Amino acid sequence: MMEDESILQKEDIYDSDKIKVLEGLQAVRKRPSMYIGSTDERGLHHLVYEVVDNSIDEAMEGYCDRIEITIKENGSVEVCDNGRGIPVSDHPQYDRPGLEIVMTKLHAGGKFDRKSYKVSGGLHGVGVSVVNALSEWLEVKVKREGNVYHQRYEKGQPVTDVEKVGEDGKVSGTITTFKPDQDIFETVDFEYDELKERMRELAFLNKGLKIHIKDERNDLEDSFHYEGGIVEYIEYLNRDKEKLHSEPIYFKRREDGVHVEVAMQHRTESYSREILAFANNINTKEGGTHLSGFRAALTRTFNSYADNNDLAEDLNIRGDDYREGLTAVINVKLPEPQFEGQTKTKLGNSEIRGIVQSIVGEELMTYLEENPRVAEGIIEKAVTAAKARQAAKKAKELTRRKGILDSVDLPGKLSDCANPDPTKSELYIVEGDSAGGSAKQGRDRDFQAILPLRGKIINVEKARLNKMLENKEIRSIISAIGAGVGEDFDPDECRYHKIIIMTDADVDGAHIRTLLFTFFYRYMKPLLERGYLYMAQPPLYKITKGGGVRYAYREEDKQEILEEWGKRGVSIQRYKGLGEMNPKELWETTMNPENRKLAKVTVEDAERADELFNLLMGKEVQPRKEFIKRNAAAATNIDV
Ligand code: 0RA
Repeated sequence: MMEDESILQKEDIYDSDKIKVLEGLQAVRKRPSMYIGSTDERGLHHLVYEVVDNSIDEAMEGYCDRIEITIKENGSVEVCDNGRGIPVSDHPQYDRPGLEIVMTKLHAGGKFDRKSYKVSGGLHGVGVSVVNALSEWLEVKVKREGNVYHQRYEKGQPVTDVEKVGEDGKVSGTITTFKPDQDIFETVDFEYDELKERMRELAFLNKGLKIHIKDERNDLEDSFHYEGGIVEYIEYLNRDKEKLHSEPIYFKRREDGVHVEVAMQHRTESYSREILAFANNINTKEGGTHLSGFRAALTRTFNSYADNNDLAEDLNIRGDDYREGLTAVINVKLPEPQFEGQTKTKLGNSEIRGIVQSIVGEELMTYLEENPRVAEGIIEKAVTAAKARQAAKKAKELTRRKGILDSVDLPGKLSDCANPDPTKSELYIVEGDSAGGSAKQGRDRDFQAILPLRGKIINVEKARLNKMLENKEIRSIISAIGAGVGEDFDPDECRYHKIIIMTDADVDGAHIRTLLFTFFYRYMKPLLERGYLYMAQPPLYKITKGGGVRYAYREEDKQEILEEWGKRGVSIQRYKGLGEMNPKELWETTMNPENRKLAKVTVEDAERADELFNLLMGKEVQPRKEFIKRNAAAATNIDV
């Protein structure tokens, strides 16, 4: 073998390498999903992230502080950085310019491989050559040592040499422009907002880095630059919330080549938790060892501080109690990360759990000892949460025993339907007794059940589970649906597969809708995910002419009907509430499956209601004012 090789000419070696390169690029084009996950919108945007990752690497090593991303009018994307520039000198092994090797060889390693915290094996980190292989064309410009170099590729293959095209003594950097190949991707339309949110995230995670993003198709641009890094990230996430302590807790430390950085802050009002965990700039949505290390440390440290300072009141405070209202960002950087899980967003490296746990444990304890007032505030909140949890458990057991939540024991106000098949049955939750009466008379009693609600149900965001269960209206809803509540909710037990909220088109109606959405979102979310929740759409107008009657559900419908019919001899009745309709009208317009319009309530709708709720009910005045100002234009057609 050795002798064979020694008689080969340099050109022969080059040729055999060239064949390998071609085979590599061909493999990427044949099975793109193996390299970038998918060829849909997600895969398309990954191309940009892959190119940007290379610039981020340069920034993490301290050689670059500015990255610009531009979506061009022709659908290509340009990524520009002020790093050192990709080396252009000949690669010793291949006898070709380093730039060409980086752009055409899968996982170009060796001399031109940098040793920063690369994202290997996961979604990114496949190498910019993969982007090149999947692009109709790609052009790269490198500024280095006073010169400007250029090379162009088509479907991954060089169509020019690396050529010196100019001089620029002042700056160095890399500009990559590529147009994704239409033959590969289902869509080649880049979404500005998707890219923008990722760039914001990257700017938060890499403090000091300036990222500018531009969309030349629509004249949009944004700049992100955070000297405060993830502390500013927390301030951003909590911007509309009332905080338990004014400054986020922050610490960072490096151990065994692993960087760990944490910022966290508790909110007073909200009970939800928002813990974001990142590994090498990847949002690990499926969690992993860094997150479990953080959680373990959080529970242990607070419990030990609470014990040492007699704050625990003999309660068994759980991790979940300390996480109530917590906003946290965990940012780790490690060599050779392993990404696992369905979407490859779960950190698998087992050594990270212990490292994160010990760093967070020690740093957090130091912080708590130096900031006893913050420590007491957080523990007091956790004590309240633990008490509420125990009270809720008791209340649940109590109501269970009394049979209040058993489906056999239906609420007295419910007029149930005859059909026992949930897939065929509908529950109408109706605002007010008078509308409830009309609905009872007008319905088809075979498959339609009616539950009238009296008065306003309580604010479920402010009330905890145990308080909520004391509310009669809420209890009626829970027992009518018959599938439990909260953690115990089992959507398979739902007695109706259509749950229809029927309220007036006025302020009170909107309020009750928001309350109900928030309730379902917080305590029966699977019901939303399955698409069981709907909103009835009562008409706004009844239009009578001669013997004929038409109903208008929107203002436009009214105009249309009037134009078709002419305005003479027409009487128009505006419905102010459901109560104004007689049972027959209510059936005809709003309940009869043949005529009615139902709007499905999505998780996003409910999320928005939840957010609106926090905002409108929250104690903080400024965010509320800002929200109303921001939404003033959009809200003109809302009857508030
Ligand atoms: C390999 C080695 C060096 C820099 C880079 C790659 C590099 C790659 C990209 C990709 C986008 N922007 C980039 N900037 C730099 C270091 C070369 C040296 O030692 O000067």
